[in-house]
Amino acid sequence: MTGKDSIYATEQQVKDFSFDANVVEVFPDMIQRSVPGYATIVSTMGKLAGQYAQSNSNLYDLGCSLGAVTLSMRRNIAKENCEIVAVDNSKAMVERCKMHLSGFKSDVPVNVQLGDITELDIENASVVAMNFTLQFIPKDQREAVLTSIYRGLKPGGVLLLSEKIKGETDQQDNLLIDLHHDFKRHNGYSELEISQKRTAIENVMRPDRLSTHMSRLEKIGFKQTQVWYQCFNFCSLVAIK
Ligand code: GEK
Repeated sequence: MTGKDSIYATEQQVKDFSFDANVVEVFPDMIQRSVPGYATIVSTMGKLAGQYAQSNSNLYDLGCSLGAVTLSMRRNIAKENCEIVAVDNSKAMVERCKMHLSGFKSDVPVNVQLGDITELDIENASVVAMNFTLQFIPKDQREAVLTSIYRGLKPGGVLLLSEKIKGETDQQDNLLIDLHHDFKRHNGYSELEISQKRTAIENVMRPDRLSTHMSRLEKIGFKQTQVWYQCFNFCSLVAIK
């Protein structure tokens, strides 16, 4: 059973954030209270996966955590002979994800793997989902990861990419950050929790600007990219091959 996120509720020597067993325990609560529209994003990614899934292909959930997107995709796939490959490089997440998925019945096979997406071969893919994962990949490796996804996608296949983004100017960025912090306050996080989490995450998660995402995707070959969701500094897009 998972619980309420109180990881940064007490004053502490803040270490870099990692997806360890403590985070796994509270992850659903943490992500739901921290990412505006998380439930909408996950369910819509499932709908999009259902729409773009092709028969005899793979669907990937990269940085799957506890498998929320995998479950949502699995509910919506109506094509024959599809397999979902769910990958995460946190052992604690992968173990819990396997347990969690086994609680739901489905005809669509899921292969949950412990692995680093910077080293993964993407093959025969109709859908590749990255729900708030690219932001944790070192900036100088992001283009290579996206290029490998592009190559592994079938024609007509899609990348479903959600990211926390940086505002285009410092002023715009501060505006988005303030709105996001208000959202967290509204969801019960204290000033101390907000500020300690910010310290913990700043060396680990480095958001790009939306314009950086768009131009990089275009350079790689995605000619049709549509932002379908944005609230504050969180956005989600579909890029079609
Ligand atoms: C959800 N998609 O609930 N290789 C594999 N996994 C990685 C890597 C890497 N190089 N780097 C980070 N991760 C999920 C939420 S959380 C987002 C995704 C967040 C994994 C990491 O272990 C974690 O589980 C996930 O990416 C990011 O829809 O917590 O903000």
